[in-house]
Amino acid sequence: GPASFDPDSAVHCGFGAGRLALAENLKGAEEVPMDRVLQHLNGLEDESRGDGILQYSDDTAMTRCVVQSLLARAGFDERDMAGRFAVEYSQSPGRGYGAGVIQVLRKLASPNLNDVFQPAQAQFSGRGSFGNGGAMRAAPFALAFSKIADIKRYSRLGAMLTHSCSLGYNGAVLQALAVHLSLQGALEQPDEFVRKLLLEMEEVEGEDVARSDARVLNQPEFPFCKRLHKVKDLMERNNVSIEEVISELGNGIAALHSVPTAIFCVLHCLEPREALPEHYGGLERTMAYSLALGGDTDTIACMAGAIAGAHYGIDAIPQAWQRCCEGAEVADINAERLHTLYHQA
Ligand code: 8NA
Ligand code: MG
Ligand code: MG
Repeated sequence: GPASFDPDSAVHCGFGAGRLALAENLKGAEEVPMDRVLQHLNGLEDESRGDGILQYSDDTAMTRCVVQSLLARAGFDERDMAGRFAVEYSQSPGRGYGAGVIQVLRKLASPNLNDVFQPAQAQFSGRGSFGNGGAMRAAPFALAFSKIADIKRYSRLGAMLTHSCSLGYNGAVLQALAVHLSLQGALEQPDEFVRKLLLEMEEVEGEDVARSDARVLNQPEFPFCKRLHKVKDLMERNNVSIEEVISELGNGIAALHSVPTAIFCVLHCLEPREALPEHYGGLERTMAYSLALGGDTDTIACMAGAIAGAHYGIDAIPQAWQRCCEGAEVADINAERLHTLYHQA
């Protein structure tokens, strides 16, 4: 819990929780009854005693590429990272990638490509993607870099390899900042946490490109800041229904309709909640709550899990959940190595 905040296990967990491939079976629905979520999570107990392994989806596949690239290059290298995305996709194309991004991943495999940012810029008639595919893999930037300026710069560039619209890559910046602040223990003071995110995002969204992208897409200016204000309003209310969260913040595949939602899930679940089992800790509450929102569950739970993981630490993840995750051992080894890089960078 917050009182026993331990940066080492937090680094582990920031990556560890994000890899939980719990959500695949629950995807697609608008709001999933909490009973079904809890039944599914209880089932992992049996699953992990047998040899049931839950396969991870595109979120974890791409997150692993980001981690491997940051480690191999001891920092950000766009060509190396793009190459890893392309190889990963060609080896396992069936992980559930977004319908548009697969064109980018195919083009990134070409040996004749000079500018690795170009395929992303050609998406959606040149507007670029605003999907949450950049944000879903952004956590490792906060685990590899300790300075806010580096986190902002590289999470943005890392996302721009597939998402060139600011409503896509700024979602990645927001997600990486949330993991960073969580690692610093900022969730001890939830209001301050949101205030700090707003301060950073006001600067990020104040850029001319962000303003013109918002206009072109008929969004208000400072779209992520607007949503963070909604997060604050919902936090201040005692009983918020899941339908209200979905209608105010969204549960969809756009970064704008999922990153603030994931942040809200973490904040809402800092305290025990009536709808959730009493014996659940904060990390378990966060995962169950994100799954109950339905929609793009794997990605919202992945992002909420990474933020919550950075706060609660690896020991907060039930053994049974860890045992049935594909790739858990590699994640532990890489978390250790990221921790070393974090202290060097
Ligand atoms: P993406 O870049 O293909 O974007 C996802 C989708 O968003 C596109 O296919 C479009 O429909 C739409 N979109 C994005 N930008 C624009 C634009 N400028 N104009 C019009 N439409 C646009 O994929 P991604 O890498 O961002 O992935 C997003 C999500 O899709 C992830 O959650 C990923 O897991 C995947 N996915 C989601 C579901 C689901 O929630 N049901 C299922 C399978 C895959
Ligand atoms: Mg996925
Ligand atoms: Mg998804």
